This record gives sequence, structure tokens and C-alpha cells, in this order.
Amino acid sequence: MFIHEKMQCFSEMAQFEEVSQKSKLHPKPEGLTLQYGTAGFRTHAKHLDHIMFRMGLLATLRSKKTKSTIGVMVTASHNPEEDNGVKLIDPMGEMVTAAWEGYATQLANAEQDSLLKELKDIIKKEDIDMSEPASVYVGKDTRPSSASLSQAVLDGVSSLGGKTHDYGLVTTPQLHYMVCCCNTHGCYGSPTVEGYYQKLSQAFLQLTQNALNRTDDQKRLLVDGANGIGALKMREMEPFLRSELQVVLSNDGSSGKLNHMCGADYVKVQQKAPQGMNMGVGERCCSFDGDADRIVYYYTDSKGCFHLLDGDKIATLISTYLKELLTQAGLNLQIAVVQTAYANGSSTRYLEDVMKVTVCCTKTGVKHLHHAAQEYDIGVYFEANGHGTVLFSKAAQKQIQELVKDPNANDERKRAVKLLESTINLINQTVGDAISDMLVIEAVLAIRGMSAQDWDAIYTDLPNRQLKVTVSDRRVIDTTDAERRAVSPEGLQDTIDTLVKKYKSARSFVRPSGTEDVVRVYAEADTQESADSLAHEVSLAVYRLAGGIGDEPKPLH
Ligand code: NG1
Ligand code: ZN
Repeated sequence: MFIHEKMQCFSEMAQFEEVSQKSKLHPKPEGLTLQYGTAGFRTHAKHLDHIMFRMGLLATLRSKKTKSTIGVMVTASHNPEEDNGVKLIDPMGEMVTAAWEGYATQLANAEQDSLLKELKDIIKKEDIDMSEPASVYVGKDTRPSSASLSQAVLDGVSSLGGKTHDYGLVTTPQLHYMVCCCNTHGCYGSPTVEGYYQKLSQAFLQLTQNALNRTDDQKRLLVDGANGIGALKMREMEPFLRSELQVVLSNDGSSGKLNHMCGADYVKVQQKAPQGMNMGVGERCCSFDGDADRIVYYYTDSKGCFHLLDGDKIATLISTYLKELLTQAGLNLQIAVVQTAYANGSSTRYLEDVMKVTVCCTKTGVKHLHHAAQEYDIGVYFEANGHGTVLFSKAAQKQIQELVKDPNANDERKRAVKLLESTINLINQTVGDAISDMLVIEAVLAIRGMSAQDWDAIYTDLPNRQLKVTVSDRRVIDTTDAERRAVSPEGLQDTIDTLVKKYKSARSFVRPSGTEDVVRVYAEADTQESADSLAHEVSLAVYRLAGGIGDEPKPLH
């Protein structure tokens, strides 16, 4: 062996020696296995220390492989405060690719004494040059367990010689933004929290200049921060918005528990307002989830009725606005809306039949929607639960930028294309972002002079119900057709089909959750009673045919 080869070999051994030593400080409980789910690993925080260390290792390998900065976010989003989780962020701010999700599971489940073997296996399979430098950005939410778990990630990265930047408390979408800014060398913005506030607030202020005579009432928005990171970050951002948005913050984390009786998931699933919010009649309100990558809006009418404006209503509002601007700007760009099986049937019908936009349906989980949206000039994607954003293709952005500079464009076209340009700057294209989505919605409502009621009246939701059933192994349920049909266990889909036929305008499907150990049941029908009853009957079918445990599901009424 030549001397330099010997030295390299020695330094590699030293590198793995450090992994070996440090991993003992983050031991894996024997026999525990976890899967990289819909959005990363997620479970009770007490099981996650070794996972975090190992995800630090994996992010370092991914960084060496892609020669880019990779992100690791410590959060369990809308889950209870006791849970935690981790999401890996790829170079352009998108979710990590499927093959690497597989590596994540492989590494997470390796018993202590085979960790190095699995690590080397990934290095070999991916042909990773270990002499490449590595850089990993780390962020965390406000959970009590997040501090030590993010330290475990940092330990993992440094034990493989990677460089870290610890952003501390940030929202998930802020970390996605940082990763994208870094890897585009500042083209997407400056990779600091302040850079994020500046980019978004400037675009928001430009847009709202086009909304004349807005009263203070119209500028007022009630925000439920889910007692999480979104509340903290909203407070930081407020001065940048120069009173063009007057936020009244509740569930700001000063007393309540994260996601407890509040937050976007609670509001969406319970179809009621969060605790601790003082809502006036018709007042616009919104809720973030625990890591501020989801948002839903709502209001109560003069009869005290609660109205939810969910991800489907958000997708409709934004796509209608963009389509109108494209027409005014005379730009021939294809716009599509990407949804999942949870999208309310009325929204799909409205978008296809009235708006004449292309609608496509993917499996649950934003990574699937994000992918599908990349196929269009403009891809608007939202899950019904309020997780989503808009993607503009490179070609579409170029056309818009060229038209902004075109001296021959008339005033109407100029105005429309400038609005499009500012909207692009306001949207966090890397991932769904509650703060960015909220500002887009506020700007669109302001520009169009619409109230929450006007927005709600675009179409009427079909009554629906979501339930959970606990079974001994949720993997017995296998689905097809973007999760709208179950292929196993035998007889389940036939039973669902028969039940659905009993109700008007009805639809129902079941799928195993990727973030909780439950099977999710969804039903919609012409009345709330029918939707509730169908959801219950389907839950019973799941319980009986898919190995339900605990008490049998009870009727809702
Ligand atoms: P699961 O638990 O796989 O249903 C939930 C949401 C997803 C997505 C992920 C990640 C529903 C029905 N499901 O996934 O849409 O947001 O969490 O947060 O809302
Ligand atoms: Zn979230």
C-alpha cells in the first residue's frame, strides 16, 4: 500500500471508530423496529434517541452523495406533545427520495452491533465518496423532547465528520427554505430566519398595495398557533408586516399544551373551533399545526354555525386567483390542482366542471402530491387537512419574469404579471407552509375584496366524517387507485361498496395511517347523519375484517 492510501484507510477507520463510540451513547433498545412513515419517523419521544443519531449519520451520507446541504427537522407535527419525529430534507428543500427512505428504515432498525455494517452497506450501494465534505442543517419544534433529540442528530453528523448548522427553533417549512437557499447559493433567498421574513413580507406588502381601502377589520386575522413553533415565529414576523396584517394570536404556547384542543388537525378532524379563541361573528380565523406546515381557516356565522375552510377550499381560492391572473396576463400556462382521496367530492366537482382545471389524485402524503404537481406549469397541491403549496415550473417562472420586463405589454397585462411575480415570491415552493399560505390567502382575499363568507360560498362541502380504528396490524390493509380502494383483507372492499350504496352522494375508503398506529376511515354523503352513519358502518367492517382490537367502534349518535 502507498502511504497516502494507508493514511486514508486509517482515517476511515478512525471515522467509523468515532461512530462506533458515539453510537453507544445513543443505544437502540433491542427488538424495537420503526418504519419511515408518511412524513418520517414518528412515535413516543422516549423511543427516538437512537433514531435521531442515526438520521444524523444518514443525512451526512446523503450530503456527501448529493454534494449538497441536507436538512434534518426534529418534529412530530400534529401528534401529541409526548411524541416526536424526524423529517429529512433533500437539496432543493423537497422530502428525501423513496430509496433513501428505505435506507432510513434499514439504519434505524439495525441492532447496535450491526450498525456499522449497515452504514457501510449504504455507502457501498450508493458508491459514496467518504472524503467528500458534508453539511447538515438541523431544526427543531417546541416539544420538550426536541432539544435532546436534535442534539442526538448533531452528534450523528459530527461523528461522521460532517459540518452542522443548528437553526434551533424553526418551523418545518423554514428549515426547507434554508436548505433550498443554501443549495441555490442565495437565488431562492438568504438562508436566515430574517431572510425568510424579509422575502415573504416584501412580497405580501407588494400584493396588498393592490387592495385599496382595506379597513382595520379587514386586516384583522385570528391565528391559533397550536401552542407551537408557528406561534413563536408569527410573533417574530409581525413587525415585518407593518400592520398590513393585524394578527390576534391565541394558543401561543404561553400556557397550553402543544396541539391539545387546538391546532389545524384538531379543527379539521373535530370540525370545531379550537379552545381559547375568542371569535366574533364572521371573523376570519386560522389554525396552524404543531410545526406550522399546515393551515386551515374557519369562521362562525350569525347563527353560531361553524364553517371550515380547509385545504380544498384553499386550493380552490388560490387556483381561481392564479387562473384569472394568467388570463389577464395573456399567458398560456397549464394549471392543475393535485388532491388526495380525502379531498371533498364537491371541491373536485367544482374544479373540474366549473373552473375547468385539471385535477389529479395521488396517495396521501405531500411527497406524492409534490411530485405530481411538478408535472405542470403551475401545480397547486393541497391535502384536505391544509398541507400544501403551489409549484411554478422553471419555464413558467421565466415566462412571467420576461413579461414583467416587456415594454410592450399593456397596463392590464403588466398589473396581472406583477401580481403573479409577487405571488411566486410569497409562496414557499419547497413545501406546504402555514405562514406563507396564510399570507397568500390574506393577499388574495384582500385583492379580490372577499370575506371569509364569500370564499366559503364558492362551493358547498359534502358533509364528511373521519374516524380511526385500532387493529392489531394495520399492514393487513393494502390499497390501490390512489388509496381509494382496499385490495386486502378479502371482502373489505365489497363490504364498503355495499354500504356506500345505501347512502346518497356517498363515498368511503379506508387506509392504514403512515403516522399513527391506526386505520383511517373516511366517509362523505349528502347529510352529516348519513356521513356519520356510513363512517361508523365502515369502521365496524374494518374492526371485524381487519383484526380490530379493544372495544368495537360505537355509533356517533
Ligand atoms: P396519515 O397518518 O398517513 O394519514 C397524516 C395525514 C396526511 C399527512 C401526514 C403527515 C390525513 C388524513 N393524513 O398522514 O395527510 O399530512 O399525516 O403529516 O390528514
Ligand atoms: Zn405538520
